[in-house]
Amino acid sequence: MEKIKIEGQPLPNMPWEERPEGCKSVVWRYSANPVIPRDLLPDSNSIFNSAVVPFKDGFAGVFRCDDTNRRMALHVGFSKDGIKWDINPEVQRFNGDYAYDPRVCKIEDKYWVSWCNGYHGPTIGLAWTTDFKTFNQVENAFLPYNRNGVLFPRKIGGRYAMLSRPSDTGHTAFGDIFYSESPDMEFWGHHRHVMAPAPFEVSAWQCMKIGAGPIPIETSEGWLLFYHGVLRSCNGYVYSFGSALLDLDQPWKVIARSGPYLLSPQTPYECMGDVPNVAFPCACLHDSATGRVAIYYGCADTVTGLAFGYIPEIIDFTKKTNIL
Ligand code: BMA
Repeated sequence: MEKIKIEGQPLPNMPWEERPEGCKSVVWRYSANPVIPRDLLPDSNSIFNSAVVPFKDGFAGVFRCDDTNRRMALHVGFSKDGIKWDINPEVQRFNGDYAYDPRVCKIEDKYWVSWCNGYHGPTIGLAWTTDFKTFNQVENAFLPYNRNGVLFPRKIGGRYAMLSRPSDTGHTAFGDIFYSESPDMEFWGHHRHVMAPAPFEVSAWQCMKIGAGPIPIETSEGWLLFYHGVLRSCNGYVYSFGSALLDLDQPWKVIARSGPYLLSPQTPYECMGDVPNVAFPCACLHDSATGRVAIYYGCADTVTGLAFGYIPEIIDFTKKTNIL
């Protein structure tokens, strides 16, 4: 295989732990998981489905912290090493009835936050910041109901680009990933279908609904996308995640999509919590020099975990297990 080119800055200070001896899986968990406990804040019930990015000489993030009233809100945090986080106890306020499942995407000189924003039901909220102190909220991207809005880290064909997942007001029992474009981050259109859930007989972990996870990573093989998939079991929903490769210029065209999951809820902190059996990735950090990737994922809607892998190995896995 020719050497894969990975875009992005070198990130030698990102969190990392080598694959444990004897481990054969493509992605492995951090041995000190979870990295963020549920009660890090004085009044947090849970801290999960959260987003981090490189910032200055360390890292910044936007965290989903549900409080002990079980209200969903976003909080800003900073870290030197990406593992130990200082999260502001004050809520980062946005216009909307609630805010959850943030993603953060650096595009040129701005950090864009997208999240599930309460406006007559869930839709995609958008705001930008340069310092993680002042946030400039713009219009909601779409009509309700929509979730899992994930921006691309650069313009594609001269326009901003976003993946999203039209949904309903509740615990949506369906869901495909769509692609949309905008000239200005305000008006969104040119909507294209990207992926539907997989047939049950082919890949059951992603047979009920799917949704984009972290910001896609640009590589010479295409955009590497981690996405969650849901299986409806006799005991409720099970959230796992896998990978796909999208065409660089026309990302609604899927090049390959993994049959097996990369990670499914198996450890006690993924299987026990407020919502059992959930592994829900919202961010990753990667080092373009070594191909290392660290995936941040919500565990059982309660705590935040980290998983590691090598991008070229994940690309190889995605192609070898392709279900298309
Ligand atoms: C989804 C979202 C996520 C959550 C998941 C599992 O619909 O609400 O925030 O992690 O369900 O409960």
